[in-house]
Amino acid sequence: MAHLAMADPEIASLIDHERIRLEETLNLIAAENHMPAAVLETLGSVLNTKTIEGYPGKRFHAGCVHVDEVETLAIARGRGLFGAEHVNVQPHSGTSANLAVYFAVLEVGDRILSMKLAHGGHLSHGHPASITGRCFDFRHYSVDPETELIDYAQVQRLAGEFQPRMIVAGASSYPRCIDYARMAKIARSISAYLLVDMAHLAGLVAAGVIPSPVPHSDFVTFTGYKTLMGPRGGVILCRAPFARKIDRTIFPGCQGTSAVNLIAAKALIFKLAGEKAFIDTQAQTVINATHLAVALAGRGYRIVTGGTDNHLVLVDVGARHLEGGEVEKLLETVGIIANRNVIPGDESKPGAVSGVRFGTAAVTTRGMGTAEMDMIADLIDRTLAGAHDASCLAGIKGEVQALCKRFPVYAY
Ligand code: DSN
Repeated sequence: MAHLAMADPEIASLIDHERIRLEETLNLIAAENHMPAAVLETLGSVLNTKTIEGYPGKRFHAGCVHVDEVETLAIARGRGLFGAEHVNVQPHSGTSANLAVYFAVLEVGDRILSMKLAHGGHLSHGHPASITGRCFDFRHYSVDPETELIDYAQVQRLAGEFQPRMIVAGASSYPRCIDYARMAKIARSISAYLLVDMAHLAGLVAAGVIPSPVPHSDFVTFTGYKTLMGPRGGVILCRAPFARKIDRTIFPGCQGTSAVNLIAAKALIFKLAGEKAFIDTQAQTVINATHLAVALAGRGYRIVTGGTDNHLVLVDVGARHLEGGEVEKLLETVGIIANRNVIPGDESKPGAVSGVRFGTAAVTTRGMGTAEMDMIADLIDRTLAGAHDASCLAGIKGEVQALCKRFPVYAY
């Protein structure tokens, strides 16, 4: 950062403060991870200079000889890693990727069936505040109120009644594996397309530690920076017959030039994802999440769905007469970073946010295991119990920092 420090000391200082914050806090945001230093190097490389439009071999600007190879490599590696027939690595984000899938095969106003946001879905799955909800006619399926698991019988019933042209499976706060084969069967029964948004799960799927949606789906979208440990930006996988429509909907349909440095970093993480260290980290991420769920349940917390199959644990703090936003703020004061989240029961209580979502990807990437998950559960519990005791919270903050120091994110 020597050049930046000279050019803009204020920004350089803010970046350094953020680096220190990451080192000294426990990152339990389920949508984040610590990426390898090689990914950061790639993002900051000269590839950022190049303007590209189109696809390898068919560009609208000269000078693409090397970046064509970068994108070709990213596509080939993505195909190999996920067993996909076609890959588009240009989406700027997960939402851009989802939009492109909708617009590739649907007309404005067409019907789509997706998971309700309050039950774990995502804004880009047709929330009224999202452009997706303004362009298409969405209806939403729910989880069973007792088990809090996807109610597949309801999905089948709604599919029959609503006759959507597409079904979306995938979520941002659903801690259980989705039965993709069942979703595909439902979609086939009404001749609808199946899109799976595996943004949260891409790293776990790449490592083979949870089932892949790819064999069951027409389209799969994901982002690079969550469990996958790579750069920001999205990716679309699809069956071969949709390749041209997807590519043309991304460019020139809804994006202009795409970010070559992001594409190169996607290629890099697709390579690293085949290595043992990555696979071991993903397996440990799931083990750690299961352990954290058990450790919190053992301290009296109600875990939504009773546990987890993936990297995230959704805790019903409302059951302890706490509010998700207050818990988020309180935990941040001691250096435990997580986020408030609506949970299924919140729908009947307007404005209520009774959940807190914990993800184990980032703490696992920095080397923590089950012993540390016990410590984290204990730190969370003592923080909530000591909410009004400043000296207790100061002590916990010191313990969080000591734990973080044992597991540096980056060794400089
Ligand atoms: N989808 C949002 C989340 O899960 O937090 C951001 O990636």
